[in-house]
Amino acid sequence: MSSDTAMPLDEFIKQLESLAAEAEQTFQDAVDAEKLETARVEFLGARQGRLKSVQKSLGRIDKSDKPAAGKKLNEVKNRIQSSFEASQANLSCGQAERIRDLQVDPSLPGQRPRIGRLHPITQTIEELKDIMGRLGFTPAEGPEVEDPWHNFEALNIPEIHPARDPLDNFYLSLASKQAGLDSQLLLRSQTSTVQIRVMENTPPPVRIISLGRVYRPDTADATHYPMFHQMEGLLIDTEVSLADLKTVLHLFATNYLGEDVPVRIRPSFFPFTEPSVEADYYWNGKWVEFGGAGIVDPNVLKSVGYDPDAVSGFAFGLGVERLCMVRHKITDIRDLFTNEVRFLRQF
Ligand code: FA5
Repeated sequence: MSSDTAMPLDEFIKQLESLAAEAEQTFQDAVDAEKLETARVEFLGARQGRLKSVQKSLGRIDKSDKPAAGKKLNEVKNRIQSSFEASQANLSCGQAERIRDLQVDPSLPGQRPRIGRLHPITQTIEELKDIMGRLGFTPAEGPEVEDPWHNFEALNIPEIHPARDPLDNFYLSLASKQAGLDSQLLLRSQTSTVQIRVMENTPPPVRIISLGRVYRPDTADATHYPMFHQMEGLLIDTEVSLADLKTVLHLFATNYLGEDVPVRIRPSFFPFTEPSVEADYYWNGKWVEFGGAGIVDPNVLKSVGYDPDAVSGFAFGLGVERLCMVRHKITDIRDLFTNEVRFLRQF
């Protein structure tokens, strides 16, 4: 049937009546606000609503019947609208009853959900990666359970060296025996192990950092903990000098602390660097220790198959907890590891 076909008035009224009855029933049946809204759109929707489509037939009513048809249309429209509003009122009234039955006082302040956050050490690690990334250092990883080659020998720490003393390391005697190993595995005591693992697998040049846990049987006090984190840095290239090392440490400290921080180096000793230094930065009126550093010892380069006459490099190892503590004015390292939420929530 073409849309231009004439429509008798009684047919139009019949359609309106049946639509109104259906709408009223649907509104009554809606069990929640969402269903009621869907029903409202179905019947009263301004563009695609069913009332709207019946309304379109008005044009097909004989001219003399139009006033009566228009009147009926308005009447039905109001009826459907009132029926919708009644169901809406009913629903919200039911809701009030439900709240009352639950014995909830909706005027009370709610309970805030506890939103977690990253641990301050994790935050520090992310920030250090970010700063060093901008200086061209890529993150590298190594295992926390190490063999003596990576923790000692390749780092120029021979069997007789006091650093290998069982009192200074967490050896995993049982695990090593069970694995049928002659040598004793241990929890790594420094991230310098990753220097070796990276150089063994990568030809020079190298520019990496490694951030991770290390373990030492140190007695816990305000500045020491038996498990802590280090950031190892390693740069291998040609003709690398202590000046390059100092420049990188200076850029790092300045970025981390947010202002131009003086850096100094003092002579020290590590078996895997020659010369070796301790690096300090000047902060809040005093010199604070960063950690150890130096020019990579030729023996270390040889142990990973590099030619010490062709390449050279620097390395450093910084304590992450100490950096985090300086930034947040934390006075006791133990506070970082007791999982006290009231403490951790501050960062
Ligand atoms: C080292 O561990 C060397 N591997 C660093 C290094 C790397 C030197 C590369 C040369 C080349 P050291 O033992 O000094 O160095 O430790 C470095 C930093 O770790 C210290 O400055 C300190 O910030 C931190 N640290 C050491 N022991 C603890 C501990 N028990 N608790 C918390 N932080 C510690």
